[in-house]
Amino acid sequence: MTRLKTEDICNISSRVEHYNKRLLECTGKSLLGIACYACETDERRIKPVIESFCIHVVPDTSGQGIITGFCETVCAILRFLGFSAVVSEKADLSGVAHAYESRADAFMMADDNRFAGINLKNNCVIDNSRTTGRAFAAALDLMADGVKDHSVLIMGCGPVGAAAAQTVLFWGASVLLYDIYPQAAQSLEQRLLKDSWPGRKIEIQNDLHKGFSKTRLIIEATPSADTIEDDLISDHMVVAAPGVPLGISTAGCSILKNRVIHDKLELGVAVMAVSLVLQEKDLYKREIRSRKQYV
Ligand code: 2YG
Repeated sequence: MTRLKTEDICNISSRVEHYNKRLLECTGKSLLGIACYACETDERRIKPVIESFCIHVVPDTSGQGIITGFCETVCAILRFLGFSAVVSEKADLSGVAHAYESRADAFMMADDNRFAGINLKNNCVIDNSRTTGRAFAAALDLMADGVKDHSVLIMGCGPVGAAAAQTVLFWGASVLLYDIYPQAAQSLEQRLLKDSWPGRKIEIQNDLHKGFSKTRLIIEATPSADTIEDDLISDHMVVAAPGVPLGISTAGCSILKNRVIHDKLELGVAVMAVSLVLQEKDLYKREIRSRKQYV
């Protein structure tokens, strides 16, 4: 999992409005709209709750310590969405205790291993890797006018790629699993095959070039740059890229234009926040129901 650097995130707060416009151009939905779509809920249902939903973003000094601007950026994204969000004045346990004492609805916190949100009313834990995979699967579904009955190439079978794979399977797609470490693709394939996905295929794709020839729909969730070379970018390719750094060159992005979406925090944080409001249990019920609809 890539650890963000201050330079990765220092422009997010000032550009979130601009990014929102880009999301509307690429998907027809705003940052909040995509997050609601990812959570299979409706903006009209969520909006009335958001303004009074208080989220504390708590700095975490453990491990490699604070990333300058990280908490402030997460808070700015939440405020852009309409949440009542603050960066806690206290860090670590003091910040968590303060969130409880001030009756916050939830808090978000990230150490070197996990970035999670916790709903203080029902103790639901919302994990950023899972919400990021879900968010970018939703963005792909919207950009591609539906992944159902298509194959999606999952590049990178870590936690984010795995969540994206599960989401597009729920939505009726087949998946081609690629990872630079074949055993990562194999273990994801085994985990996914534990559930039944009638009518959908789960295949390992070791040869990327072949993968690009089999499908134009791609989730790029690797921690590497230049994983999709410019000359492999086709006119119809659609890429949702949660991977940090972006696996596509500037030239490649100008070929793809409105058919590529990438960010380092926004979409994953937006789905975390909506999931906290929705109370993850509802979301889980939705996943079961949507799986049933494909049986
Ligand atoms: O509180 C702080 O400032 C630090 N303890 C934050 C550390 C975050 C480390 N994790 C990462 O940089 C990423 N895994 C965060 C998620 C990236 C987007 N999916």
